[in-house]
Amino acid sequence: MSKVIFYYFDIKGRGESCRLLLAYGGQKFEDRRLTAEQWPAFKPKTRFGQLPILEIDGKQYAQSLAISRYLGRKYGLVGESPEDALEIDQNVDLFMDFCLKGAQIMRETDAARKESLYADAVKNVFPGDLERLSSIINKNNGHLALGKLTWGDFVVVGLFDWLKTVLRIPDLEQKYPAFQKVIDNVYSIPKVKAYSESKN
Ligand SMILES: N[C@@H](CCC(=O)N[C@@H](CS)C(=O)NCC(=O)O)C(=O)O
Repeated sequence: MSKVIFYYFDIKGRGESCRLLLAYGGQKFEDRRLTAEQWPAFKPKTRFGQLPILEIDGKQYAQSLAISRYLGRKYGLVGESPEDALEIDQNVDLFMDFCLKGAQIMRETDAARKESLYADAVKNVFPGDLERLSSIINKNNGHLALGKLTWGDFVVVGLFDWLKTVLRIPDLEQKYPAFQKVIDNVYSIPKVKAYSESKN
């Protein structure tokens, strides 16, 4: 049996979709959560100088979406055809584009500019993107793509807490109930639920 170690920080962030997918697949893994103090010494030992890292029998793999897609393929969460896989990738990329718009604002160091960028996004960007994503999820029966569970749902759920912080909308799932459906669809899976309850 393979020895699997998952390295990330002690947050959900970009690592959580991978952790939830490993739990979904019933994969035993060491969940190593690095502290800020441990990170500088560990960073040069990682493949691209960043986390998360999935290590399988001593070999490291980086990039959270690549890892999530790989686990999705491994556990039958990529649909039936290349076009199904393309549809998942497309909607994951759309969701990530949205997240990155928020991240860009969060990274702005000039406080006044940050607030002005945020105000503009609240008016001109976030509502349209949130409506588009909600409509996609509603058309897909509470999933990101294909009308059923795919690895894309795990990406949405894994980043959701972070997204709420970035958007400054603590009740995002109430304002846009489509997201609550994705959350329910993922956390109602017994192995995922058990994992998440053991960690939070
Ligand atoms: N595209 C990469 C981005 C990884 C990334 O930005 N990792 C951050 C944490 S979320 C990190 O390792 N930061 C510490 C550093 O860069 O030193 C992924 O999705 O895995």
